[in-house]
Amino acid sequence: MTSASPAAPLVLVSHALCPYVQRAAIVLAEKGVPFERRDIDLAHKPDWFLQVSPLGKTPVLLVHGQPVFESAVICEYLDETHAPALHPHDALQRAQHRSWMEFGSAVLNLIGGLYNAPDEAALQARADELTARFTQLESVLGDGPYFGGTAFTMVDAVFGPVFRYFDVLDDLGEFVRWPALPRVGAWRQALASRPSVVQAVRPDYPALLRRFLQARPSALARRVAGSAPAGA
Ligand SMILES: N[C@@H](CCC(=O)N[C@@H](CS)C(=O)NCC(=O)O)C(=O)O
Repeated sequence: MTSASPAAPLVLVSHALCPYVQRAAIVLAEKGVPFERRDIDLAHKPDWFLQVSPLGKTPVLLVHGQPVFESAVICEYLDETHAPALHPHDALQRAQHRSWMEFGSAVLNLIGGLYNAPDEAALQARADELTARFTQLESVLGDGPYFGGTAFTMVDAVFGPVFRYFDVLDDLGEFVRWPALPRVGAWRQALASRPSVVQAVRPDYPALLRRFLQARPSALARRVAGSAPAGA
């Protein structure tokens, strides 16, 4: 595809590994909204992409060709325009869910810090920070299965892609001490089997992620090189 001209009313301009893209794809799926996914290569950004993405980032949602950028904004737009609502009705609860979405973005930044850590000491420091963040989550989670209880919400759409990283990372080291986090673990499992979460990436996502991790000048890349993929 060489242009931004939309073939469908909604086009999600995407990158195969991007967790922010996954949020939007999950929200679209939860709402049963058909959309066209258009993957781009972020290492070679096409001109049409730079014209619709002022920050040069995925995701961008094209709505009848009109671009909306920033994943949180895309998700909010979709929640305002398509049922079922994925935010609580109560204004305070809704604000709190948005707060935890921001927390999810902070966790994604830590994961980036983990896979870019240049040496084992930095890797361990980032791993400890991640465990601390998941420990905070453990203390706010209820009986589940989802963040706010029985209903799947926007916070779940944010954390599905967060947990997905660990399906690959757990094979490379014990970065997060999951056994001490039973509620987080149960939440992770519930999200891993949610169809919208499963379908937000291509089947070759684990292999693509390993290749991405291995290509970085990092301590983790050396671990990828020395390990076999799960099931191999
Ligand atoms: N705050 C943005 C973050 C999006 C983002 O960081 N996307 C990454 C890919 S996951 C990107 O496009 N980076 C630009 C690049 O790699 O050049 C959002 O929530 O949409």
